[in-house]
Amino acid sequence: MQTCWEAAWLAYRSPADANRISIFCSAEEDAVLARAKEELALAAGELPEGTRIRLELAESLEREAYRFHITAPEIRIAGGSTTGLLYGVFGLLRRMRMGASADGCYEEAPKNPLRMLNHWDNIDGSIERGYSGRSFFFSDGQVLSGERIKTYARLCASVGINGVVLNNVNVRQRATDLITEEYLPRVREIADVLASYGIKTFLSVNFAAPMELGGLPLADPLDERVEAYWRRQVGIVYREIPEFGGFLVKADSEGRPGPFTYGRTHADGANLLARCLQPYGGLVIWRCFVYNCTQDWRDTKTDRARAGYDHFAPLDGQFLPNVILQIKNGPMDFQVREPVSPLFGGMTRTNQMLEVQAAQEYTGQQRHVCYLIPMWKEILSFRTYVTKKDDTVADIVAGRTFGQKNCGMCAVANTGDDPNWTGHDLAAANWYGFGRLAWDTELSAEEIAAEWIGQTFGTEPQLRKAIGGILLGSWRAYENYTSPLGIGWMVNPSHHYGPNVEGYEYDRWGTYHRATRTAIGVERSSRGTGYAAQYREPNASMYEHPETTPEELLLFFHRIPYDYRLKDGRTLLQYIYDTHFEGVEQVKRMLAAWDSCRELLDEKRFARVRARLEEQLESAVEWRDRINTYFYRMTEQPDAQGRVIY
Ligand code: GCW
Repeated sequence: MQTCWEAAWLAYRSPADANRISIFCSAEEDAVLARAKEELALAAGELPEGTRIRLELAESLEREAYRFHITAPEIRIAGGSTTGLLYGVFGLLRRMRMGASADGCYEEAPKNPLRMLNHWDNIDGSIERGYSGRSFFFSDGQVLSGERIKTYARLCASVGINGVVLNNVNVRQRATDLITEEYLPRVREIADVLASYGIKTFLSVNFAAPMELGGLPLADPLDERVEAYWRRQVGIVYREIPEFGGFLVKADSEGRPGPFTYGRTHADGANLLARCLQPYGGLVIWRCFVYNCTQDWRDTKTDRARAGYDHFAPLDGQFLPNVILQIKNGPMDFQVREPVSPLFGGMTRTNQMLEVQAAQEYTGQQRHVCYLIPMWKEILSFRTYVTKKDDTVADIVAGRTFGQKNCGMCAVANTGDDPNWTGHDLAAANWYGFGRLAWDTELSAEEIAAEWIGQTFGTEPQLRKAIGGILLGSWRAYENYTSPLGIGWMVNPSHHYGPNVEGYEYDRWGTYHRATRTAIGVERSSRGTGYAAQYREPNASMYEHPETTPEELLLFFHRIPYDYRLKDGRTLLQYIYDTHFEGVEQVKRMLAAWDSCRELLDEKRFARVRARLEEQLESAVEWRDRINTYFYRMTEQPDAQGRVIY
């Protein structure tokens, strides 16, 4: 028997009693339709007794779209395909469980073609940047199967996720072999379960596979033997898994092999794989996370923020139609605050996918609450000015700007084999929220939070108010007590948890704040590295000057003296002190809000979250004091309000 939190937001409160409802179906049965009916039977207790449900296909709808009509006691669900029907069933259940049972007609189609999760799961069962236990796909070099994968697929499908990459982009150890006959039959078992929920399976591949597996002396993308190797291997993959989605590739990035070794470009590398996958309808998803990770901290000319654009923008138009560039939301690496990557809007003839990180690597590692939907909403609504209208990141990745079909959004997954899936119970809101937002980028962070809370904990107004308040304030709170105004980093090296102001200051990763007694920041305008000019106008001019740079990004773009006056008249230094004191107070209020829900929550879950909030408070105090003390010692300027700084 699953405990309620093991089914996360799909834990139905009433026992399954399929006899309460009747289902009539005119569509021809397939694996996905069987799942749709199974879900209705499981959730029958959530529907009024005597409900009659009709499932049918409708040619007028897009493949993944659905429409339902409620005229109690009858509900008609139409789908553009059985996958559309499955989404319709989940959509109906969501509405019913949120208490909206009124008669009416509702129609939905996904905004993004691809809505994917990237798992950084290693074949030994560990998860890179995993904060929720071990992998449920792999263990000790074996591919797993079991009930958890099915529940995972249900949860994903319920929020519209339609693609999953099973293994880490860092393809190490025997993970290179996942595309061989040794592993494919077991991968296929997972792929079948996922496919029955409308989800395509993808694998990360090692660009040097022709050498590591194929016995070739090289992996040059323009070498015929290399192409012959990939053709053969792709054929083997599709023979085993005809519905296979394609490959995700991290090449020439952080030590991974790639085309640079042979003097070739990323377009050469991606197109090689694209040619081999094309006959099967497969995709190549190629990551743009390429930069010099062996920088000398003394080198002030090289700016890591520039690297993605400098590498990829010149290749615009050279990629085959089944190649998608996967671009991290910001130019650095999933910090709590970054500008949007200038590659969005910087390319007009290339398929693009937005990559965000649900795994909270730099945002509290699922020991802190950090609801990321408000951040993702800001990124999606950023105007690139690449066209006169429909020029936001959301427009570009949905294909509205340039009419592409191979595009969308993906998130680095935050799941593992912890009973509650995400370590921190409240971190599941980021998984749920990513799916919902990728389906409908118009939904607000508030709506998504309310849906998730209602289905996970219950629809009592007190829960919505208290937990909603915790979630919606959490990103800002985290930002307040950690590194200020877009400067980023200031974390402990390697594991990235907790404060360490100079942790990356003398390292090789290109992530410096260069604080002195008088100023902090890297100048990225034309007076500095020139990064700001990678944006289109008027963004480039906006970021060029401190006065017009949005304040929350001030230290990302400019080197600023501590006595610089912000818009509200405070000095930069005072702003740093104030936000760090405020961040800790916000966490205290989050704890009080959680406590106010005690009576409405099951004891175990209440205690689990409370313990994490206590740890968050302790950690926030540590962050506040380390950061404030650092700047106090640098400047010897006391807090204007006379608060204690050590
Ligand atoms: O931020 C870095 C992470 C690495 C990760 C890399 C990437 C999978 O610290 O763990 O590797 O990003 O996105 O490739």
